[in-house]
Amino acid sequence: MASTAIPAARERLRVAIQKSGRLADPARALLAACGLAWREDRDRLFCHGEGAPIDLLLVRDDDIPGLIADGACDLGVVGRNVLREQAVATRGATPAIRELRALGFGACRLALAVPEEWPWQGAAQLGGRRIATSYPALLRAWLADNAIEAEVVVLSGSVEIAPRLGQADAVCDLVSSGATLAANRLKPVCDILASEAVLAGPAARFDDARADLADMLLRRLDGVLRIRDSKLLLFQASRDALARLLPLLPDAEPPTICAIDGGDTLALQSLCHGAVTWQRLEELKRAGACGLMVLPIERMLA
Ligand code: PRT
Ligand code: ZN
Repeated sequence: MASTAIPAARERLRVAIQKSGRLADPARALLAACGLAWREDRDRLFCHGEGAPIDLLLVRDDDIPGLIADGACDLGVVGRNVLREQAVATRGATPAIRELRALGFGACRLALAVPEEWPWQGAAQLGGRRIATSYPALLRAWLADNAIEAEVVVLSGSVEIAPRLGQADAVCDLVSSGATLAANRLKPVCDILASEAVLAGPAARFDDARADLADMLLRRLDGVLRIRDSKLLLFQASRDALARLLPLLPDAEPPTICAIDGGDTLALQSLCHGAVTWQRLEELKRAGACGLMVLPIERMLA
């Protein structure tokens, strides 16, 4: 009976993630770091949440925006490129879906690329050309914004090979390392969208138990994202080096400072939110720090 199915669905939150592919493992790992756990079902398309009433739906990434728009799932982890493409393609036709959080993995960019031998003089050069892409809505919007009239050739895959096959003159495709473009003798010339995995959800707030569950998940996500790249930095320095050292830590919380034996040497400890690279450590050392130690942070409750 429908009357039992509807309340059951509304008391639990359903989060869609990619079943397999680039975003599948990091999405699961991130949700697990938020304290979520699931009972794995044999078909592995639906995983019942244990502990918290938050279930997982394992699907193709392209289906996630539509599943949220249909109400078949409540939130989803998907590339911004997929979310924006479907938002532009279906503008006004489906309920609005928002990017709730950028998740810091799956980074790539949607870029225009042309044959290596083209002397690139600017976007106007694309006028009258054929551009192959799997992102026709984003490409058409970009062409319109730049007042360029070009033919959009829609391909579902193997976009990079289109110029060699004579199907197109240029491509508009996702790029991360750029190795695939280079292997196809193409060069990126213009970025259309900077992308990464995002948590997507309806623009409107849930009006039932899912609202509190979504708030809880976002709170935990914020905690996990905040400390993911954070490190505890420990070092010593003389009192007069402080004025040189502190400007080198713009992404750090104000340090805890203790005088060692009441003398001029200080022990400092600071939570750094950016990457603490070797290069930064060397800069700190040159500015007077010594005994530098970088420690990982397991968990933080602000
Ligand atoms: O089966 P399903 O439909 O779920 O998966 P899919 O094959 O559509 O997606 P998948 O797993 O390939 O990618 C999922 C998401 O990962 C994308 O929507 C992006 O948000 C993100 N992502 C990050 C990338 C890349 N980096 C990437 N490099 N998606 C695709 N690529 C492609 C790129 O187009 C190129 O062809 O990987 C190739 C290698 O890239 P280079 O530049 O490192 O050579
Ligand atoms: Zn896909």
